[in-house]
Amino acid sequence: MDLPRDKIVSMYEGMLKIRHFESRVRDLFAAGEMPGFVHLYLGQEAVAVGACAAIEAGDCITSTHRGHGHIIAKGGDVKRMMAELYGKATGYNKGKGGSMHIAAPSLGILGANGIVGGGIPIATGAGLSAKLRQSGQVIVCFFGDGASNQGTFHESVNIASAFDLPVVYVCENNLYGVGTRQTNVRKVEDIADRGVGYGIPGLAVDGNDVIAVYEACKEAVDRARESSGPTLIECKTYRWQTHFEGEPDTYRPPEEVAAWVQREPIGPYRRMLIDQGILTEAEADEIEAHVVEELDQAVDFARNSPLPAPETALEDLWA
Ligand SMILES: Cc1ncc(C[n+]2csc(CCOP(=O)(O)OP(=O)(O)O)c2C)c(N)n1
Ligand SMILES: [Mg+2]
Repeated sequence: MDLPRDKIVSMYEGMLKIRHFESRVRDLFAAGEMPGFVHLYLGQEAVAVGACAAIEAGDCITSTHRGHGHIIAKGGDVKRMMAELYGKATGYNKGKGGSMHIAAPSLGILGANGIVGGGIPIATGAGLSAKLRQSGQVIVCFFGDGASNQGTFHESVNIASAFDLPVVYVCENNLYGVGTRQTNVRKVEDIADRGVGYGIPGLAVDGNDVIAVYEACKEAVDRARESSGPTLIECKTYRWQTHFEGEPDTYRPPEEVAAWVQREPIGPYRRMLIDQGILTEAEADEIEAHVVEELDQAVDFARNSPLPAPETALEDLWA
């Protein structure tokens, strides 16, 4: 691997942070501590981390209803994220957005989105803005296999291709949109093949291999940055949990879930880092312990933060 040690290690830490954040949220939501809906990213950690490792701090992302992993990977503060999930005034959206609407423009996080396919035109618009301003920014657009059937996807990718916009479209193909198996509502095997229809490169990669995701995205980001236009990258992965927390798992064969849990992204990456002498066992454990501590603090912070004051209910409604 021809990458700086810091980047290799930070990808390990990033995936662990998502894994532990989501595991906490699963348990705290089940315990009734959080309002609203949560859609967890467990199992898909390598996609967000590999893609965000390929961009710079000044670049932007758009996210989805399953957005916690994207926001952590783009540098989101887990304290403010956890507070937002608790509906507290110290959250990214002052507690008024919740899990599906976390935005942090100063970090280039242009928003999670409860509208399936809703982030895709936003990414395309941000790409047009970057091009017109000659800012040199690249936009990574995360969306699901289900969203790739929406009109917003086709219209957005067409415009981005026609105008050579600096956008990398990262489709997370986790095989399902809610309870619908995607192959029942799509004829093409690889969503990546849809790039052909827009005259842009389309590439399918193992979404559970963080280095494969990183390398595909890095090449696409370089292409975007030199004004050569967008790329479509399909990351094949799987969500471990049901579509939202609390939904019964009636539509997936248990063997399928077990097989994907078996080939999870973090353990093999940790083993590879140790085998290659990049980390010792003790160092890998220490990184994980630090992540766990940071999440303990995030939960304390969220629990002890105030709710938004009633008189602020009508603030922040318009931009
Ligand atoms: C426009 C729109 N249609 C339908 C829904 C309901 N809905 C929420 S998530 C979802 C499935 C999305 O599937 P996919 O894009 O594959 O993302 P995943 O949940 O698998 O991450 C649907 C249909 C919605 N939120 N917005
Ligand atoms: Mg899906």
